[in-house]
Amino acid sequence: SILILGACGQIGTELTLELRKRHGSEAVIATDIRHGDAQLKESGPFELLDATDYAAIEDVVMHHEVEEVYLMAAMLSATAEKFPMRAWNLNMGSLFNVLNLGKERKIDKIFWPSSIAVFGPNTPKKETPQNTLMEPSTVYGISKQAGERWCEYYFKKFGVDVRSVRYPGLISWKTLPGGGTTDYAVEIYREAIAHGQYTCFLKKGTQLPMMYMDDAIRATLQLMDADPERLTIRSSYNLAAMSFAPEEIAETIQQKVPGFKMDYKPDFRQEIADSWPNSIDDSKAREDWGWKPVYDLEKTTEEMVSQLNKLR
Ligand code: VAH
Repeated sequence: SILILGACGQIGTELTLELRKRHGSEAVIATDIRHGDAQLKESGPFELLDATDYAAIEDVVMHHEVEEVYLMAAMLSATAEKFPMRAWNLNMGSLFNVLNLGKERKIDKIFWPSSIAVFGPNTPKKETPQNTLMEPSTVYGISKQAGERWCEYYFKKFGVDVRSVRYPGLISWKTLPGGGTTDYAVEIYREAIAHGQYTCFLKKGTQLPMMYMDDAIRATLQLMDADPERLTIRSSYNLAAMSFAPEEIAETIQQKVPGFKMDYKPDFRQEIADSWPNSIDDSKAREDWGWKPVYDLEKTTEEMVSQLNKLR
């Protein structure tokens, strides 16, 4: 079966639902440190599990005959700046747990998410290449860079089949975002529909790589299903769909929500965003495993506004 660590998170929730659709509910064990909302528990097995507890994960793996693990538990960029040591311990401790289960041949395949946060202030910002200068300046980015190095090391030294993508900022409606710097691109839709107004914590012109969640989930499963012989990257694949600045997403929302107003109040997250790329070159993912995005900004706004309106 398949084990999801961090199943209540922004990506974990949607990965769990999609994997259950594809493999049947009973085949996907959703776990998290906390109880999420009902939708996960209604759709299949759920257990409380701390991703930093090796023995506890090993028990679940043996008991449920787990072959594949998706490690979606982490502390994201903004929160990690507030609790650096807790972020490092969670992000790295959980990764070593699953990599070592792979090394012990207790599981066969691992997915671990990296992020555009792995790039730093002196990384080329336009069409950032797969291999380039990376001096991440955030706790979260440092944990992603170290994590990528360990994934490649465990693949080369111990043959662990670990696969990874560098997610851009992700936009979705099923869950609230979890303490990231790109969260403005999720909050803006909810606020626009609820109050017709949004105060953005990043300033005009802050262009960031972004992706609609359906594309991110599809990319993840496409990589996991790919023929391993075709995979030339075992650190983490660049992945891209679109890039935009706050005023551009606001513009598309104004077309759907007449009178929507946005103002700007940059906070500590501006410095984090300024250290990240404007756009990403994902040609390696396209060559190696056929990646191709579907959602651009127009389609994303169309989908987000219509789905959130249904929830009202
Ligand atoms: C964050 N959404 O903002 C996450 C992601 C690309 C950003 O890693 O921290």
